[in-house]
Amino acid sequence: MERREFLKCATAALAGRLLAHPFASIAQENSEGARSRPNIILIVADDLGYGDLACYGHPRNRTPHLDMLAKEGLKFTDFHANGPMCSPTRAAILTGQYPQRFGTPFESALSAKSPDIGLPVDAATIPQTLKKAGYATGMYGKWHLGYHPPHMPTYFGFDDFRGLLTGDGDHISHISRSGDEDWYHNERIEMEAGYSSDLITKHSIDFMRKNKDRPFFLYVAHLVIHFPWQAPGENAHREKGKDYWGLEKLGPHPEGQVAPVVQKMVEAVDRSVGEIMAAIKTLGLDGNTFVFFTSDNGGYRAYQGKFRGEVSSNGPCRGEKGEVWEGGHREPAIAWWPTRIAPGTVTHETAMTMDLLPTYAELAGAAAPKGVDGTTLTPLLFNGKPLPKRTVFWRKEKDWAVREGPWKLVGDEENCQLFNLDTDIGETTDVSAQNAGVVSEMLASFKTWERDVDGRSR
Ligand SMILES: [Ca+2]
Repeated sequence: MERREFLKCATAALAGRLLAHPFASIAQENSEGARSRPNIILIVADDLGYGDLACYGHPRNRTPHLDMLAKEGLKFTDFHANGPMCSPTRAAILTGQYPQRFGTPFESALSAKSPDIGLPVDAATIPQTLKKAGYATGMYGKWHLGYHPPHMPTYFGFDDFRGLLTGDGDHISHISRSGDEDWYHNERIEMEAGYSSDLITKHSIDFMRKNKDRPFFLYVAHLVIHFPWQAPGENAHREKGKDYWGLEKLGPHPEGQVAPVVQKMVEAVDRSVGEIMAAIKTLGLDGNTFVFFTSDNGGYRAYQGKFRGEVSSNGPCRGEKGEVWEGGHREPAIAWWPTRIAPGTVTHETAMTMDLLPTYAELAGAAAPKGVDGTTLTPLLFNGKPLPKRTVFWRKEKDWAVREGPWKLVGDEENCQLFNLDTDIGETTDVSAQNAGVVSEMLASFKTWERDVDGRSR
């Protein structure tokens, strides 16, 4: 059966799922090219779950700045990380491609024990694309796409980088799991004192100030709320020269005492967003700056059976970080640009981190690189239009998932189950027996996708 026929079988009736868009006519008038190319700020939290923000229903975490961002912008209810781990999503963000195209190491977290692995040098990225359109490009925070030249941020189009290369440094001492210093300025170690999100925020605002008179792309890549679970103001946990590959990597707090620490980490993300938003306004950039906030994968509900219920909330979603259940990849996501995006809107359209590159390229008036898998979100953001119907995929080694409208097929090497997310966001009830045709079509789509991503060179 042709792939096109599978798509025809998609049962999603996406039209009409978006709430009314009061600014549609204004957005239409403004859509004739970017009269003035916007500044683009992408803020990505680490391991933040779908239910970790107050504006996504968390009962205790105080996130007033993110709540305000949603109130002034567009909140997604069905936005997804491309992977349930850090590296795949970060690769998809920067390249607009399925991370599986970069090989199986990109289906999970790159390990510092295999330090030669990194984002392929010929992968075309957001900063490279935007630089061609005259943008200044800065990245502050966590890279996790390679550990040495030529796999470092400055080799992929970032003019300036400060932050860590591995997946989890100590938030205070900036010592990696291997006991190494892990805080860089461009290609060199340049250790700094301060809590991770405070440093990232400071350098982000410095970059905005330096580049306020030209278009810029700022990638704010937070390490919070990833372990080690440490709150601002605590003493450092890791020391140089020691090994933290065991459970001591999680930080100094014993089971039973982690929940208030993680709450402070969530609130540190929120505080950073507040400071960046205040800087946008102080610098007079609020009319022409597009801000997008999301996370790289879902939260942990426990870790190896410990810390159960202490780490994250994935809201009503099943599963957690590392899994292809919704809890592994459905994310909070907020788009903000008051002069273009209607305030207080909510969309239920299905979107993904790989959609950011084509969106940004369009806003900058730049050509997107060849081979991008994502789709531009601009019709949705500015005109309230539904996105084109499509089928999207996740795969982490043996586990995989396919999404088409309300249907999600989740499988491994042996079995698969079908869920209707419109009525069962918690993936509780397998309806594959009643929908055998849907299953066979989605399975065929998945096989076609696998042949594509595993076989097509970039
Ligand atoms: Ca992560």
